[in-house]
Amino acid sequence: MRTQVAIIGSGPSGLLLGQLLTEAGIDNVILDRVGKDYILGRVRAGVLEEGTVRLLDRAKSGARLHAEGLPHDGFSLAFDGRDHRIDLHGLTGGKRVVIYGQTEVTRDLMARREESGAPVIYNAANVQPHGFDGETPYLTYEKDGMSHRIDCDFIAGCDGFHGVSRKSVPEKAVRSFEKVYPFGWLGVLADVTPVDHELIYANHPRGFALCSMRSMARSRYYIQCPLDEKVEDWSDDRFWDELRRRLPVHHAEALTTAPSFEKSIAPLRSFVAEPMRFGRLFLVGDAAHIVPPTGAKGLNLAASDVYYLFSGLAEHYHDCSNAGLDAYSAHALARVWKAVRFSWWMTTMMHRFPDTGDFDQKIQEAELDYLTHSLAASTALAENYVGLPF
Ligand code: FAS
Ligand code: PHB
Repeated sequence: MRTQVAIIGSGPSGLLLGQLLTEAGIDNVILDRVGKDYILGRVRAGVLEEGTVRLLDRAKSGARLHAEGLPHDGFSLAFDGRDHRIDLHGLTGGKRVVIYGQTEVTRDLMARREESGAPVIYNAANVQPHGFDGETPYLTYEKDGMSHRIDCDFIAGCDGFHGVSRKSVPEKAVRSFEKVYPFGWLGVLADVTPVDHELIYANHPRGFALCSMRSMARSRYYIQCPLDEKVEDWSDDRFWDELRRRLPVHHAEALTTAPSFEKSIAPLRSFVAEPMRFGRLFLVGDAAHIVPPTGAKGLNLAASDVYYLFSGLAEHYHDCSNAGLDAYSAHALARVWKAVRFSWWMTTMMHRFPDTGDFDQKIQEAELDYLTHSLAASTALAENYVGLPF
């Protein structure tokens, strides 16, 4: 088989890039090592920036998002037993975020892909990129007991943190930056009315908590937990009790509970690989960077990477110019690092660290006090949360 762009990974990065390329008349094939149901079974992000929504519209995959997504004009920081609302809409001149689960984004992109008839190869084993340091890159993979090859002009590594793309680059060619946080997030999904109409990020001496949602009938809650916690040690009752203890009393008393139908623990890390291009191989999304979910940036960073790479590829094929491709890594990394900084800052401000001493605790309290009483500080928070422009 031959194509113009071979995409490894059928998560949000790969599907969004594939659909934008297809809409632009650029041939592409997406491969994934697992099947659709497995991908749709992963529960991840929930907050979309306006830029991400625009890209989904451009990929003709935004109809359900506009029908079912929840536009949010603000969120609350809870500490010292009180709420402090951050007025995103007012502080950013009218910007907002949309609450719409990554699972639904992926489902919509898969549906659009099927409508377009563009190829996706699921359950492709041992996908390997080759020759990307030359002019004739190709992929090999195994399926149905046979080996296959796809010749292409470019390879997009959209295969996430544990994917093959970054690992296929000579170690000395990649510079990695990493910070692993000494805690994780225990998250549940339950079909119950959310405790508030907007998100609540809580800083509490017992640890961080987040009240989110997927709709006004489906809640998504998280509590910070030690890294050695086991999901099986957390009954629903234990989770609801701990969540109540970390929320201001009026929210704890208003909390409606129901049996959870998803419960998982995610570790938190900050990671960036530089550069994001190696000849004709481009790293996109989680294949190149990971952020702690505190700032709701992971999925949205994948979208801006896709925008920069798609623009460069369209310029290559339509205008015979490589300027966009040559600038991809620098453009993407400039936005990535600002989001990595914001996610680190918000994580550091909102969580309890095992080695937090009295001084660190007072700094956290001062940071929150300053943030919720300073127009400049809350504006800075708001402009980062709604997403820096791209
Ligand atoms: P993905 O990891 O989503 O997709 C990569 C795809 O590549 C997968 O389908 C995988 O099967 C495939 N693949 C991997 N290796 C392969 C190989 N060798 N061959 C072929 N295919 C291969 N972000 C937020 O904004 N908010 C959140 O709350 C949030 N929570 C998260 C919780 C968890 C547990 C995780 C892991 C991430 C979370 N994220 C969150 C970040 C997440 O949403 C990512 O940013 C997003 O999935 C990035 O999308 P992709 O880059 O497409 O990578
Ligand atoms: C979610 O709803 O999963 C979510 C929302 C906001 C975050 C992280 C996760 O910062």
